Amino acid sequence: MKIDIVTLFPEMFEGAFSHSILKRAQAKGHANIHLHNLRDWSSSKHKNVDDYSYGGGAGMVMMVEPMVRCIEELQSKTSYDEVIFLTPDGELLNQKIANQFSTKQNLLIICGHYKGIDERIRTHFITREISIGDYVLSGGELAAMALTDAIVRLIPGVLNDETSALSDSYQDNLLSPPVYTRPADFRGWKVPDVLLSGNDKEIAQWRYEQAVERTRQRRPGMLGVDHESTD
Ligand code: 6GU
Repeated sequence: MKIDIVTLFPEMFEGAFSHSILKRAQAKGHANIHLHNLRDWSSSKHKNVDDYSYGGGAGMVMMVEPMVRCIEELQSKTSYDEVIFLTPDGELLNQKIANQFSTKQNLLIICGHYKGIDERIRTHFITREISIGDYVLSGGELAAMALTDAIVRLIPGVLNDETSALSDSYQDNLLSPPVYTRPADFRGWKVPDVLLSGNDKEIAQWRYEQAVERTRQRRPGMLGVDHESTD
């Protein structure tokens, strides 16, 4: 999969993309992530990419022209399955959406900043608008990193057995059960006996019950009521 990301702050992504699973996914060739600095498409002397909002009001708006020049140049080289805009008024990201995106070949992700982007960009170029939660971030960059991570870890071959996405919370509409590692007794705080029993069937049953109980307590809305499929 190729992911192109348009941002005013490409440096912000360096840490997130050069460690752990995102690093390995790129090294193994599963994910080809390219960062593009929107300023490179500004035609003004001072490389401006934002301007005052028509009609007044606080906050700058990202201009239509540099963004359109950027998107059209990228589109001339790649046929994108989706052009995704990260915005707090977008569709709430969930595992089902991450699963959908993980099956695509080419994604273009646009990070907004300031008060927003000129509406004409959204109307004419954006195919999906995504939010990562009901709170406001200063820009789309952190959201783009979260989205990219959620997608890339689902690409076949990225995770091994140990990190398998199959046991993730949400993948089967249940939260994950508690996990423990050595020592079996720390300050008298003991690991549940069943996990030390070696009885795979009982362990699987215990984990399932714990997952259901945890989901019932923390996220009752995920249980029962005809939840959406995750594929
Ligand atoms: Cl995608 N962008 C911004 N700026 N804030 C957010 C968000 C996105 N998702 C939640 N909050």
